[in-house]
Amino acid sequence: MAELKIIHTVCSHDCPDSCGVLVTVNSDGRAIKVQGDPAHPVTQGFLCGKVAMYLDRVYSPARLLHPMRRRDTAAKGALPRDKEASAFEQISWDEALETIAQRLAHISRKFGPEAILPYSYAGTIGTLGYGSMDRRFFHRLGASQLDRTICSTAGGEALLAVYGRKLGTDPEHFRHSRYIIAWAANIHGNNVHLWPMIEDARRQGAKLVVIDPYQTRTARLADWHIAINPGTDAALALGMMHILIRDHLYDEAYVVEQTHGFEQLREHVEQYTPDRVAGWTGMAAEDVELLAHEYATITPAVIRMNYGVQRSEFGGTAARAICMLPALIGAWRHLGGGLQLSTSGAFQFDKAALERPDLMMESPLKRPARVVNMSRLGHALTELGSEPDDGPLVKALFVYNSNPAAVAPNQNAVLRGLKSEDLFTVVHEQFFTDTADYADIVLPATTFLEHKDIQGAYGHYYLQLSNAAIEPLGEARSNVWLFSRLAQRMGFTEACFRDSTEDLISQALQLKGGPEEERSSSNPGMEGVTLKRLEQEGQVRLRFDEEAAGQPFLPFATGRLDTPSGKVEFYSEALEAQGMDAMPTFRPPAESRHSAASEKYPLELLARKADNYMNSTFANLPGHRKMEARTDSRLEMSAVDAAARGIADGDWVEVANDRGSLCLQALLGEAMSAGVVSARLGWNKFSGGGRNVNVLTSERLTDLGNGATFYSALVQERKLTLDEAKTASVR
Ligand SMILES: Nc1nc2c(c(=O)[nH]1)N[C@H]1C(S)=C(S)[C@@H](COP(=O)(O)OP(=O)(O)OC[C@H]3O[C@@H](n4cnc5c(=O)[nH]c(N)nc54)[C@H](O)[C@@H]3O)O[C@H]1N2
Ligand SMILES: Nc1nc2c(c(=O)[nH]1)N[C@H]1C(S)=C(S)[C@@H](COP(=O)(O)OP(=O)(O)OC[C@H]3O[C@@H](n4cnc5c(=O)[nH]c(N)nc54)[C@H](O)[C@@H]3O)O[C@H]1N2
Ligand code: SF4
Ligand SMILES: [Mo]
Repeated sequence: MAELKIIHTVCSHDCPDSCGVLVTVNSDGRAIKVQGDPAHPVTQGFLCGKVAMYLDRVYSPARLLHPMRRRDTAAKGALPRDKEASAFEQISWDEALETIAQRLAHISRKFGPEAILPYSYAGTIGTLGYGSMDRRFFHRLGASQLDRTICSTAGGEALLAVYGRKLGTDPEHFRHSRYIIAWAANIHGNNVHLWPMIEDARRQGAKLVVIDPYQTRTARLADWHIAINPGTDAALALGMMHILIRDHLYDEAYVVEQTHGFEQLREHVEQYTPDRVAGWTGMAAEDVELLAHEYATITPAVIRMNYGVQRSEFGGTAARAICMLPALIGAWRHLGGGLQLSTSGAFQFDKAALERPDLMMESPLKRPARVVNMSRLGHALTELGSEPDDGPLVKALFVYNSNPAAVAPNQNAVLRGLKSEDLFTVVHEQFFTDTADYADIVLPATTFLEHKDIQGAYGHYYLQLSNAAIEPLGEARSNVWLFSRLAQRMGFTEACFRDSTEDLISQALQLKGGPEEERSSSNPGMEGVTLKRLEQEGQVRLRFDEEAAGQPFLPFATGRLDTPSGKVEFYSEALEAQGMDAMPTFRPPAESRHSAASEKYPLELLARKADNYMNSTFANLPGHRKMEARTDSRLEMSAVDAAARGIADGDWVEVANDRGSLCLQALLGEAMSAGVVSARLGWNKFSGGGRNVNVLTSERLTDLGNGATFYSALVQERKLTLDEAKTASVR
C-alpha cells in the first residue's frame, strides 16, 4: 500500500463559501482525490459539483503548461478550440520574462508608464494571489491603477453607507432563523453551503422566500417565489418600509438607540404606497403587504441578499434600501436575524504592506497613477487617450486572474480593442481562454493545489491556510513568483520584490513577537493566531469579543458603528455631500420595461452566471459542460414571449440590441416570466459566432461604486430562417 498524504487547501474560486478542501496525494506526488473538509463548520465535508470534479481541471489535457509566444505570422483573434498551437510557439520562462520586461520598459519610456494597464480580478481570492506582489510590481512601474468594480462595488458601497463595515449575519446562525428571504441570491447555484443551514431552519418551521426574476432551483424549493421585475428591488424595499412604519411594525427601541434619520425616512417612504410599488415590481399590492407583515412578525428574520441585486443601473440604491430593512425591525438583535451580503470586512489583513501603494512615488510618475475602471475595458482599449485629460492610450495590457474577453461587458468593443496589433498583451493563465487568443505572450499559472496562500472569506468567518498539495504542473508558476521575477528582471531593487510566499503571509497577518514559531498575528480579529495553529487546524475562527464572553456574535446589534453618525444610517449626509440621494429613491433603469428604450427593445435580458461554471471558469471542461448542457448557449424565455414571435423550443433565434447580436437556441420553460429573457455566461469559443452574452451588456455604470450593470440590458429577438439557423449551429 503506497503512502498517501492528506493536505489542507482552500478553494480559491470567487465564491462566498471558501471551502476547506482536503487533497489526497499519492507517493508519486499526484493528487488522487479532493473532498470537503469535514472539520470546517461551513464546508461540512462536501464540495459543490464544480469543485468535486476539480482533478479534471488540474490534470486537464488542455492545461497551459509552458510560456508561449504568438508566431510572427499569426494575427490576433479568436482561435478554434485546441488549435492554439497554430498561432503560438513554446518559449522558455527566461525568454518570456526578458521579452515582457523589454516591451514594458520601452512602452513606459515612450508613452509613460500609465500606458500599461494591469487587468485582474478574482481567478483566485487567495490573499496573496489576488493582490500582493502583482500590486507592488504595477505600483513601482507607475502603471495605470485598475478600479476593480466588475462584481461587488455597488452593494459594497451600499453596505458601508448604511453600516460602515462589511459584516453580516453568520451563516451558521441561519439555522435559528424563522423567516428567510433570499434576495437576488442563487443559493443552490452560487452559495450552496448555506443551504444545509436553511434546511435546518426549515425543519424547525422556517419559511423561505425567494425574490428573483428568474426561477432558480432555490426558488423552486422555496415556500414563496416572488418573480420581481428586474431592477425594481428598491421600490419593493421602500414599499416594505412604508408599510412597516405605517402599521407601526418597526422596533422602536432599536430605531431610537441605533439608527440615524428615522424621521426623514418616515416622511420619505410615504410616497411608496403598495399600489405604486405593485406597478413597478409586477407584484400584487396584497403581496407587498403580506411580505412586509410576515417579515416584521415572524421572528427572527434574516435576509440573504446577494450581489445579483446590485448588477442593475440603480443597484447601489436597491442594495442600500434592502440593507435598511433589518435595522427598521431590529432584526440584528436576534440570533438568526439580520442580513448577510458580505462578511469580508471581518478579515483585516495588512493590505498596505502587501500591496505597497507607496511604491507609486518611486515610479517615474512620482505620483499616484490614473485609475481605469475595469467595467469599461472596451472604452479603455478603444477610446481612452483621445481626450486631452485622459492620459496616454493603453499600449500594454497585462491580464491575470481574469478572462475579460468573456466576462467584461460590451464585448464587441473589448474584442475590437484586444485585436489591435498596437497593443502588447500578456496573459497569465491556467488555460487557453478567449483572452489568451489575443495575447502576444501567454504564461502558465498554477491552480490552488499547486501554490501556498492564506485566505479569508466573504460568506463566513474562518481564516484558512491553503498549502501547496502538489508540485506545479509543467512550468506553471504562481502569481507571486511571476511578479517577483519580473520586477527583478526590470531592475527594481526594492527588497520587497524578493519576499517569499512565507514572508508575504507573515506580512498579511502582521506576525509579531518572539521566536519564529511563536510569532502571532496582531491584526484585529486575528490576535494570537500563529502559523502553527493555522497549519494544525486548517481553519481558525476569527476572534469576536462577544464570543470570547460566551455570547453569539451579532453584528450591528449594539454599540457604535463605523458610519459618520456612529449609527445605522437611514439618512446619509456623506452621500448627500457627494451629490447623491441622502435616502434611497427608486428610479427605473434606462434599459428596462419602464423606459422609453423598451419600445425598440422590449425584452429585459438577464445575462446570468451558469450554475455549473464559475463565471467563465470551468466552461471549457467536458464534465462541467455536460452538467450545464440543458442551459448552455440557450436563450431562456417564457412561452408567452415565444408564442408572440412564433418561436418553439429548440428554435434558433437572434437576440440583439445596438451593441451586438448573438444566435442562441430557444429554451422555453417556467424559469422566465413574460418580458424577461436570460442567457448564461461561458467561453466565447463554445458559443455560436464566437461571442457570448456580454455582446449585449453595456458599459453603463451603477449609481454607487461605479460597478458593472450586467442585469440592466434590453434586447429584441427574432426566429432565424432555416438557412441562417444552419450557419448559426456550426460552432
Ligand atoms: N455556480 C456558480 N457559483 C458562483 C459564480 C458562478 O458563476 N457560478 N460566481 C461567483 C461570483 S463571482 C459571485 S459575485 C457570486 C454571486 O452570486 P449572487 O450574488 O447570487 O449573484 P448572481 O448569480 O449574479 O445573482 C443572483 C440572482 O439574482 C437574480 N437577479 C438578477 N437581476 C435581479 C434583480 O433585478 N432583482 C432581483 N431580486 N434579483 C435579480 C439572478 O437571476 C440570480 O439568480 O457567486 C459566485 N458563485
Ligand atoms: N454577463 C455577465 N458577465 C459577468 C458576470 C455575470 O453575472 N454576467 N459576473 C461578473 C462577475 S460577478 C465577476 S466576479 C466577473 C469575473 O470575471 P473573472 O474574474 O475574469 O472570472 P473567471 O471567468 O472565473 O476567470 C478567472 C480566470 O482566472 C484564471 N485563474 C485562476 N486562478 C489563477 C491564478 O492563480 N493565477 C492566474 N494568473 N490566473 C488564475 C482562471 O483560469 C480563469 O480563466 O465576471 C463578471 N462578468
Ligand atoms: S466554488 Fe464555492 S462551493 Fe464550490 S468548492 Fe469552491 S468555495 Fe466551495
Ligand atoms: Mo463576482
